[in-house]
Amino acid sequence: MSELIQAVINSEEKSDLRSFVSEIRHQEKRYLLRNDILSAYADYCDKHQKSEDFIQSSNLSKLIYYTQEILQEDGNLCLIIRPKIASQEVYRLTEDLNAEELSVQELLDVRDRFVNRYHPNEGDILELDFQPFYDYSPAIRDPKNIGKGVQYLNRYLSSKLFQDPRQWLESLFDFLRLHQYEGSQLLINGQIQSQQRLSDQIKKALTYVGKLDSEEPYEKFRYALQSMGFEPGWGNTAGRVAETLEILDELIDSPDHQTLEAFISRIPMVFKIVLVSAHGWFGQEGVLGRPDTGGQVVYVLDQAKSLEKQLQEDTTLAGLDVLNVQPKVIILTRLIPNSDGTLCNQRLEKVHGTENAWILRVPLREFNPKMTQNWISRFEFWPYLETFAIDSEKELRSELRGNPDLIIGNYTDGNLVAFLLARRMKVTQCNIAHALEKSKYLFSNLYWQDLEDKYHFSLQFTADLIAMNAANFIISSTYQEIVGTPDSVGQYESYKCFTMPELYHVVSGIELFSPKFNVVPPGVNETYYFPYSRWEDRVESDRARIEELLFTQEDPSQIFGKLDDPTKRPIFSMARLDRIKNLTGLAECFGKSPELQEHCNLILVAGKLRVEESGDNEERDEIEKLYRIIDQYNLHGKFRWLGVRLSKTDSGEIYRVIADRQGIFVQPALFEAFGLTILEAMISGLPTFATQFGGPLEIINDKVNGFYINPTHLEETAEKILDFVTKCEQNPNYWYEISTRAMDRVYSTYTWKIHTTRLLSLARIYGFWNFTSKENREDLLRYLEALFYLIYKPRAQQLLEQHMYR
Ligand code: UDP
Ligand code: LCN
Repeated sequence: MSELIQAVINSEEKSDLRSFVSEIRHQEKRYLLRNDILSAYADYCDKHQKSEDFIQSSNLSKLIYYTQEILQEDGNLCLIIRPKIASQEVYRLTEDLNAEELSVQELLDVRDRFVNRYHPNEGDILELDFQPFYDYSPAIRDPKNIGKGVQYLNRYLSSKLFQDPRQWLESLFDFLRLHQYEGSQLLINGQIQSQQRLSDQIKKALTYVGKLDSEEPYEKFRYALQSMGFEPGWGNTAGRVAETLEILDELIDSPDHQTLEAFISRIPMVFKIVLVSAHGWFGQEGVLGRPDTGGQVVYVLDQAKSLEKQLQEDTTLAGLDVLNVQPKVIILTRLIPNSDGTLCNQRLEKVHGTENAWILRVPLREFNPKMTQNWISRFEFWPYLETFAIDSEKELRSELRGNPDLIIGNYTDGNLVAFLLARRMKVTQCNIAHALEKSKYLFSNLYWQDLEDKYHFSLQFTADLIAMNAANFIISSTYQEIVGTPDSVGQYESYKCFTMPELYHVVSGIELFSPKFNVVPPGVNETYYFPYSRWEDRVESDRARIEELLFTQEDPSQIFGKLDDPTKRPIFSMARLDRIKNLTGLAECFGKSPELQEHCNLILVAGKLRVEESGDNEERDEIEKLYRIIDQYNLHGKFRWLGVRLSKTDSGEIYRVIADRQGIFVQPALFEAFGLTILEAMISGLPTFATQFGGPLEIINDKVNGFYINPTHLEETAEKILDFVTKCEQNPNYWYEISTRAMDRVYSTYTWKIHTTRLLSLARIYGFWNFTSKENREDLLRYLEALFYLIYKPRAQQLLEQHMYR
């Protein structure tokens, strides 16, 4: 990249650079983000009548394209350039256009100076650097392979392991001897005491099962196999046992990474899983749409159901029914004593439709009953996590009669609890972010001190760093969650280097090229969400009731607005009422377009209708703002707002009723990590317009199976929707085309079956590699513990004291 700067400086483009820089200097903004830079450059090109050729292919244009941020300091500009995904270079451009490269440390100092929080005379600031811990572990080279960690790890470690056949066989043998279920030995028993004997006995067993009918059930020949040294776990029929033994035989004779993966995927080693989702109202009814209770709860519940089913299938297939193995999945959450009519005050609740999946609720200690008896915002939850983890450990041990095989954390708080639990119980830890707040709130780290009262980001970002580095593996819903796109920074990537002025500098917060990252997108619950055209599965009375609710019912306690013409095409959205979801932006976009109002009604399902009923700051602000917009644009007669808590069945039917009327779904978030409502709308057959900021960019192919919108450009968004509506009016087939492709997209890519198979395979493979490579992470874990005790805990304690005075 420095070559690109040099190329600009050493050519006739230098004069353009000089005048562009001078225009930047005259801007009021001292800190320009990519959008500001691009629009300043567009203005510059416009004003100076630059040719199309210059705009498209000059070195200056390329340089600007790659520049993510510009900070002005005295006469100098500091350019932060991202020449490719997951890499960053920083230059200081002096007044006389000299470019000098800055180190990460220098950049962080510049940023601190920018907010007047640079105090070199008071000593150095704490630097957090995780890079040394990753230096000795394998790293992916090509950014396009980021997120395919397990494939990479498998290939890399197999080739290392297979180089030394003696050691390889020893590891494999030790690994096979390891497995037990509640005291019963699995796979091989004491009769097989050496690798050679293992090899001989496999051949013997293969000859034996080869003579049986392939459908012969395992219990019929269990004891014959046992006498040869083989315990349950190889298969439920003679055919399945033979297959598994053959794979192992091949692995011993001529190992390769594919055979290894196939073999490990069959090993029964995961029976008990804990999913931690700590802060929200976690329940099965009456919880969605509240602040802090949205997609994460939906995701974890569906995942739990699907995992339990898959574990059952796997144990049956492995022949473990003879041992009466019962896989168990526990969702660990907090118990909320004042539970507002929900079951969140119950200790144990069975997950509907499962045999052995449970919600286990553990109360917070009663530091301050005014707080701990009630729901606590996710931004305030930090002081309660450590004791919650300690208390949960005991509860989990008694529910599971031992330790789990895998702990999956969700969101920052759940991931921190997962770290504490996994450390104490010595179990594999997996992280799921759902949303990393750092990238959701602009400048959240730079101005953390100003935001601390409301958001406590110092705790959240420290917890994020601890948990993401501690995790054995991380699953993300999209590639861009990790490293963004060629022109936008990823959510995890934003943790790579940042300053928390006066607290610490992060010079390397996470290794993005680590094979711990794996993209495993979620699915959508197909029992509730399915195409509108599946009439045979729809209940007519539900349809009629929902139709009335959406378009005509009058009930001021939970519905605002009456439609002048309920037959107009509905524009629909449903989300929690927080600022980032930007439903107010959608209302404003609708308000700004009289044409759109002529053709369509806007219908929202969101939050509460009354400020007094909400206990959440952002929700209260959004409620007030929505009323202001309705009045400002006089949306009366064209707009309805439902402040209802829907059951799952109703929330599925709502999308279908909108689709019956050839409506559309709009997801206008300022940023959306993934966006489950998008999957729900698409599988129901709704043409979907979703934000271009975040995960939806990967779910939707623009103009093929849905549309991108820029929610900060209200007129442009209204135009796009209007254009679609007009096209549909001219050609009714157009709606069906997009609708059909939306449904196909979800069925081909976003199902829970795909998700769970992949997740369990990851858990087994990471478990295997942790065992065989004896990865020594103790140094990293000690460093993380130090962060926890020295930074996180004292700050959490301070927050607890503040809570005491509330
Ligand atoms: N949801 C709901 N009622 C509401 C708002 C949301 O049932 O009033 C559900 C919605 O159907 C989806 C989830 O909550 O399943 C929201 O998930 P998403 O990933 O879209 O956003 P999040 O709330 O997690 O940010
Ligand atoms: C949290 C979010 O903000 C959404 O974007 C996701 O879809 C949801 O969690 C589930 O992962």
